[in-house]
Amino acid sequence: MFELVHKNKLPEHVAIIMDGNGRWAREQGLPRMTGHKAGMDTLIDIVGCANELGLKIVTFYAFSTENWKRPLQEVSFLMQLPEEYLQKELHRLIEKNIVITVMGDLEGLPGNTSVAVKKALQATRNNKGMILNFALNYGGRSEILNAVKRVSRDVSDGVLDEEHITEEVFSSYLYTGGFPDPDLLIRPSGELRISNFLLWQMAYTELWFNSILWPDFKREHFLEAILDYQNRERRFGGI
Ligand code: V0D
Repeated sequence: MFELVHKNKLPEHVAIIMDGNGRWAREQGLPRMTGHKAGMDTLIDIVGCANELGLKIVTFYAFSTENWKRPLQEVSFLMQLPEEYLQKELHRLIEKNIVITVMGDLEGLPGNTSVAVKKALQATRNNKGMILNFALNYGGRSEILNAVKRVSRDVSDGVLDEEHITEEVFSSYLYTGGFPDPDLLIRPSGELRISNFLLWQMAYTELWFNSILWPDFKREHFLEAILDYQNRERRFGGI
């Protein structure tokens, strides 16, 4: 299926909601944590596939601002995963020239999690390859509110003129600052929602859903989504 992808019509930026880990575990009578671990194997495989295809940016929704409502022991487990992922994968990401970026409120994370993430940002910041972007402690509405507050501060400080607040300028205040908007959103596991992910940025994003749970999501599903995207006609509101 890899060969069927048109390398000259690739989406530049693909966003992915890694959903269905808990349900996958429950269906097999396993603890939810085992589902999250299996989800990490899928993440590693899909990152490899995205890089081989030549995508410029992939954004994974790892932890939302709403996920703090989960049981404390699950939250604590999840917060160890960035460190675990980086211990296992960082050397390979560096080998592949991949840049790690994160969007979300890093200051609101446990110390060891933010230390591990900041080290990875440092270690890959001069790389020139694919951008591997994690939405971590991220919420779309809170991102927009945070941007509004900083815009209004710049206006009252006289750094920014109200007339100069265009869509481009406003976008630069979002976490995704310099990134192009996602061309394609992939959400497996059967949920048909955006769930507070990249609200501003997804104005014209093509949406692709299937009902495979994330731990069962394979390269073939990813390629199916890319091929489907390549067969769509994007009009951005025009005719
Ligand atoms: C659990 C499946 C990697 C989805 C993947 C704290 C749920 C494994 C990261 C990660 C999680 C985040 C930032 C970073 C490097 C790696 C991650 C979380 C959950 C939430 F810079 N996997 N992963 N973060 N899971």
